[in-house]
Amino acid sequence: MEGATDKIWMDGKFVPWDEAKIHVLTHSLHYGLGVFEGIRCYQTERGSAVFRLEEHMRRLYDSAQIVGLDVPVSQDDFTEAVLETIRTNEMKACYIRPLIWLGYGSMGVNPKGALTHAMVAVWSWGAYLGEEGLAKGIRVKVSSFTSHHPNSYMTKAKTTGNYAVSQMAKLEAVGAGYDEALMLDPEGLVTQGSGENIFIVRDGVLKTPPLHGVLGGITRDTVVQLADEQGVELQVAPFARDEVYVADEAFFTGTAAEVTPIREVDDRTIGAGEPGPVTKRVQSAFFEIVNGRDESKLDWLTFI
Ligand code: PPE
Repeated sequence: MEGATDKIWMDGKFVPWDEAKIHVLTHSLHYGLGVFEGIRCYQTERGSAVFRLEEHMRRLYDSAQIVGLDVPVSQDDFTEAVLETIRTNEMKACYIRPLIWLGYGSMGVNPKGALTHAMVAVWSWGAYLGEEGLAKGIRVKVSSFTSHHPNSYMTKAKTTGNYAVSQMAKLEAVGAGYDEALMLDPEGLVTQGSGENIFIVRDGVLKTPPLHGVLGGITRDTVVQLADEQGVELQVAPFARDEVYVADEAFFTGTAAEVTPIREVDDRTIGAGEPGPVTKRVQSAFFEIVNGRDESKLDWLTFI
C-alpha cells in the first residue's frame, strides 16, 4: 500500500504492518458493523500535531455507543495509543485510522458473542481530491444513490457499513468522469459528499445542511466556528440541488478532503468556476490553524 508505515497498534500491541491480520470469518467483514475515525496529524512549525484529537476520539466512542459496541479499551488509553503509533512510526505528518470491529468467534447477524477489537494505523496521505482540486476546485455529480434515512444512518455514528452507499456514489461519479459525488436524502435534500460535508455561499451567506442524515464533521464544525469569528453569516438549513446550482461558491470539508473548493456541479459552473472569496478565506484560515500558525487555536492541536 502506498504510504505504508512500520507498525500498527492492535489490541494493545504493536505489530509489523504486514502482520496486522485477521481471520476471514471476522464478524464485521461479513455484516459491516464497525466504527472508525479519520484524523490528521500535521507537521507544524512548532512540531507535529494532531488536529482536534479529543473531538475525534469522542466521536469514535459516541459511534460505538450508538451502535452498541463494547470498546475493549478506555478512551484515554486509545488516545494515547494513537499518539504512540505516530511516535513509533516516526511520522511527521500522517492520516490516522482507528477502528473498532467485531472479531472472529461466532457467525450470524446477532453480534452478541463476537468480541470487539481495536486498532490504529497511520500512513502518509496527501490531498484527498488532488493538489489541483484543492487549489482550483473539483467537479461534482449529484448521485443517483440516495443517502441513508437518519433512522438507518444515525448521523452521529461513523460506522463502516454506512460507507457502502458512499462507495456506490463515488464509483458512479468517478466512472462518469467527475471527482466526487454529492448525495441527496430520501426527500431530495442535499446531505453530503461520499466522504465530506458541503457548504454553499450565495450573496455572502454561508449555508450547510443540518445534521439529519449527515455526519457531524469535525471540519464542518471548525468552519462553523470560523464563520462566526470572521463575521460571515451562516445558515444551517435544508436545501435541494437547485440551490447548489445557483450558488456563488461551494466547497467540501472533511479530515481527508480538508477544505476543497467545488467548481462545477452536474456540468453547471459554480460562480466564476474557481474558488471564490469566502471559500478562499475559510480555506486559508483552516490551513493556518492546522499548521499551527493561528495562536488562538493552538488548543485544537495535540503536539506529539
Ligand atoms: N461526511 C462523510 C460521509 C465523511 O466520511 C466525512 C469524513 C465527513 C463528512 C467529514 O467529517 P470530518 O472528517 O470529521 O470533518 N470522511 C473521512 C473518510 C475518508 C475516506 O475516504 O476514508 C475522512 O475525511 O477522514
